[in-house]
Amino acid sequence: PHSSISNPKNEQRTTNNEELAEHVRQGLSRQPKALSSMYFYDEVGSRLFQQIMALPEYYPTRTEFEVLTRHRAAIAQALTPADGQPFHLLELGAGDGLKTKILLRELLAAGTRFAYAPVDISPSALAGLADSLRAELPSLQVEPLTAEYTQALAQLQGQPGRKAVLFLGSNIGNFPPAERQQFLGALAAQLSPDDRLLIGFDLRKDPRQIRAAYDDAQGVTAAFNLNLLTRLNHELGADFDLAAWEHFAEYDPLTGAMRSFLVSRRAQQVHVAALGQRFEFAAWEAIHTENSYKFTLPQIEQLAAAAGLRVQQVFQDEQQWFADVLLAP
Ligand code: AVJ
Repeated sequence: PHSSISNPKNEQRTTNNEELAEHVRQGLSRQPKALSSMYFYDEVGSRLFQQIMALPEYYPTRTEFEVLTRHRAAIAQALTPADGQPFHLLELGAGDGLKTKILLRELLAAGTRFAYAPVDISPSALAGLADSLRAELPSLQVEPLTAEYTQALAQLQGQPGRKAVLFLGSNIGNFPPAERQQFLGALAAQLSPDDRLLIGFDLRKDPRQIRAAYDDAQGVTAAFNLNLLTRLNHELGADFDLAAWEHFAEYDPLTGAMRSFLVSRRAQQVHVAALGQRFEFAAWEAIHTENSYKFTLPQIEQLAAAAGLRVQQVFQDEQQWFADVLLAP
């Protein structure tokens, strides 16, 4: 079984801040400037993301919810080892686990023997998930782990026993193409022949619908993106003037790249105390803060094949907006 990383909160905060500072130093020194969407998910960011998932424009969550609801019996069966041996259900980027609970309930109802190991970068989201699971599914064995994907992969290395890995929500869309392929290859390398992988992919659709999902009328997504700067102000002693920045989101239907930016409304300098450094921004210069790639089914086939994985089943919603793809080594 997986052992959880024991990591006292204080220790973790220091480590993360050093990593965050180094990330910001590099990201704001390069041209074009970029920061990783990984850092969106502090406590406020995780709460804003929960609000995003409930927005009328943000279709991915409720669409994948439909996919999992429709196909829950087939998916649960496909994830369970044929010989009924107990297994670990590992979830990368579990978040609030709302969609996963459909599968957890289905597995428990079938009397399946498994432990659920949700991995997430947000300690607050993970604690909320663990609490809700204790209350709603008290018989479920839960082994939460606060970690980045790469740390979770390292944890997987040499773990005995069967595993099924969930990577839902189109979280895979955050990777640019080369890193996506590399990550899937590294994940595949940790799987044994009887292990399974279920990945959620947001599919290509009306470009206007995609763009609207990342630029909602209420401005929740804008607040989510801008919160990254607030986080840097709090955790690194930066002095970003929030009024001087705006959220901008654009979809490229040729590549499927949905990209979000923070745009500097004027020429300005920003001081980051933790780095003892100033960064210059020209008027209308952008920081690239997120990729949310959209996919085609042939592209998914190709991605899987290049990672040495077979596509076993593709589960979709009625409108074919989203696909949960079952992969095997
Ligand atoms: C959690 C990465 C799947 O890219 O759609 C939502 C995050 N960003 N709105 C996505 C997000 C802006 C989301 N993922």
